[in-house]
Amino acid sequence: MKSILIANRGEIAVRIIRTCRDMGLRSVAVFSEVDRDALHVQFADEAYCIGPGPASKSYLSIPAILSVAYVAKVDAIHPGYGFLSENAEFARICEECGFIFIGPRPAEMKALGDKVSARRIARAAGVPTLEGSEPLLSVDDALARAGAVGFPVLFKAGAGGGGRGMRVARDDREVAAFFPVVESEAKAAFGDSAVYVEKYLEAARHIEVQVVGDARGNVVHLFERDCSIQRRHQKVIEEAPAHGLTAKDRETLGGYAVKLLKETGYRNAGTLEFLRNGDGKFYFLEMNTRLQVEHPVTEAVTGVDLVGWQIAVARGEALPLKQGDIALSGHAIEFRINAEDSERFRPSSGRLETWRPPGGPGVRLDAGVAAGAVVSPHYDSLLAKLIVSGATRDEAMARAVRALREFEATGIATNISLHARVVAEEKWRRGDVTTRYLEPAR
Ligand code: MV4
Repeated sequence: MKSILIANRGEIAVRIIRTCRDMGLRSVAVFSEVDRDALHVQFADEAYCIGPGPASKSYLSIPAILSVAYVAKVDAIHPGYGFLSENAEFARICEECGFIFIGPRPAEMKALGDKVSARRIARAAGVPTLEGSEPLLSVDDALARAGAVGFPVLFKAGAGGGGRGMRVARDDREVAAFFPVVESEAKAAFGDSAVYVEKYLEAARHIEVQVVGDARGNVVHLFERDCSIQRRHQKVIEEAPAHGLTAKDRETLGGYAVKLLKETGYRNAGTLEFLRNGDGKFYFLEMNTRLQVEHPVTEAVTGVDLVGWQIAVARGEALPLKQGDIALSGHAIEFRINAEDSERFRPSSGRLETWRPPGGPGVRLDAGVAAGAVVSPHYDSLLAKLIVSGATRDEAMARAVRALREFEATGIATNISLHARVVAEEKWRRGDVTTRYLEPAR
């Protein structure tokens, strides 16, 4: 493998290009008409326009991306996250056309990407899941299954992900009222109306485990991240490791993750999401069959280049480290820097007039923009990720306060000041947060 096409944009395209350069691989970027001057285009060895601004006509266009793969004569395609990263059809076409897809094989992507199927696989592997159902057949079926699980229940779309398409129901009336709505929303959003119910845990912690498998049957985990701080199901702050877990907790979680993946012969990087209840137990929720936005906090506490590992296993190499040689060191926290008006929950767009990024000890900035960049309303609002690390959580927090103070962006609204408020809050500093932290009560 000598060259990689990066089928993405923004900070994650830049992130992947950097590892390509470190590994001596030629990087090929693709861009839409509005991204002509984007940072990922400037950083790549080559770049090709694939269509107009709307993602459906560019970053989601399989024919446009494959045409570039042929013309630029690349060996492999990295999908990043979002866009086509969890599209099994795309993975299959890449392989059929002779390009290495840097991700799981289509069969495992399908089996583990579907939430009902992933729950089944987890249960068969002896990994705990919450009380729940198969896809619901009717309102009567929904009432019966919700009753059996016990209120409150959460409706989830089988094909959904990242909290989209979820709805809490607290009694029979709500089940009857919400089921048809959730079903039609699932159909509209994911092209699949399958909806199931699961016991709703009101104030749990959202903990996820990073895993990587190679083509020789080896699977390792790289410990966990705490992603409890979300807003409207968008993660905003993530950290590694999850504070307050014992060595035994870690062994339990890692054991679950490796068992689940060995069962399926999973290859490449993936993440298993768990909830941790007040009783300290872990319950498997779903799997993300791709590299995640928050992967740098894991890199910061393990010293591993996860994109490098993805490339290594995709070209058939064994995992660089054995489980026993992967150690946790220090603490890292990631802040997602979004182009948004945080008060109104609205994305903002326009020209970034000033961009003064922070630096210094323990500070990493993965940005997709620079000063003067025009932030388009066509795409996700993530501008950059600030990752701070230190020997302890306290040291990482002190560096977070410093870095957020240094960080200045003008021209468009960002959530930098929201982050600065959170890091000053006693409750967050104590680590006393659950999934309800930034959410209005409901
Ligand atoms: C849950 C849950 C409670 N009970 N499932 C959100 C992201 C998606 N991958 C799974 N998520 C959740 N699933 C059950 N059965 C809580 C979350 C959740 C959450 C819910 C409301 C507000 C913020 C949240 C943050 C993280 C996880």
